Amino acid sequence: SVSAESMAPSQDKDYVKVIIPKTQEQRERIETSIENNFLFKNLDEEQYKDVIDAMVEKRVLNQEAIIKQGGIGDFFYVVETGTFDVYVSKNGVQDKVHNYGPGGSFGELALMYNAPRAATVVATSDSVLWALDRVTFRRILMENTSRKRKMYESFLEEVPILVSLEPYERHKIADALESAIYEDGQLVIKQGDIELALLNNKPRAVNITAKGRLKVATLGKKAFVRLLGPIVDILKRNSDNYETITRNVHQ
Ligand code: 1OR
Repeated sequence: SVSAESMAPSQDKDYVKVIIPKTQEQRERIETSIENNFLFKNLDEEQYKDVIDAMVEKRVLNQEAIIKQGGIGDFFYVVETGTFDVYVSKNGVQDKVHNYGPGGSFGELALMYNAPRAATVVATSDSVLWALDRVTFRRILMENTSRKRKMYESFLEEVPILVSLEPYERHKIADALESAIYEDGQLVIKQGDIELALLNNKPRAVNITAKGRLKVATLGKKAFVRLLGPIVDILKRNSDNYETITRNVHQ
């Protein structure tokens, strides 16, 4: 749907910064909660400080629905402790589609697209969240996030191993990608390297060398396992497909 509010972050400086007073101990807990979260990468010092200033601690009880599908987007959340399940209702049928633990974050979609909440998020244990208001989210975190998601969207749709993913799953991969440049002749993948062989836990099968200047999008091992772990199982079950993809990956 078209909305009056544009996706472009506001250029005017007339905003009032949100500052929720907090203790040093709370600040440290926020820093730990966001340290491995890709949405908070690449913030400059002031943006980082503004985000932490604006966050508000929220304790939720087991089984509480912190977000309800169809509701209005008010906050974006980061999990400090606890666990959450995500449900999507479609044609009267409710499916569990995802879950989150410490360091996870959710609730960005309604804020980014001015859309109703796309899913219901329910605590599956007593939990602590850090909530970031919509205005601060849009002012600081949205630009990077939407730029990255847009930049990698069409590229990721073409990657064979990723075709079976939901668009939202590709978004999460886009969040986690980092680009790297290799110069002509530089080694990208070293044969026999064990640590980085992700799909089948075997050493790298071949050397891969840049021919000309090469730009790649890289997904770190942790993010690969977290985001693609479930589809690796699917691929392994479907061994024909697995062989094909393994062959393509090694080409
Ligand atoms: P939101 O603001 O719409 C619900 O509020 C949040 O659940 C949403 O932002 C996401 O952060 C999170 N589809 C939509 N939203 C999801 C999904 C999801 N998973 C987590 N959220 N999936 C697609 C289901 C067809 C699951 C993909 C793994």
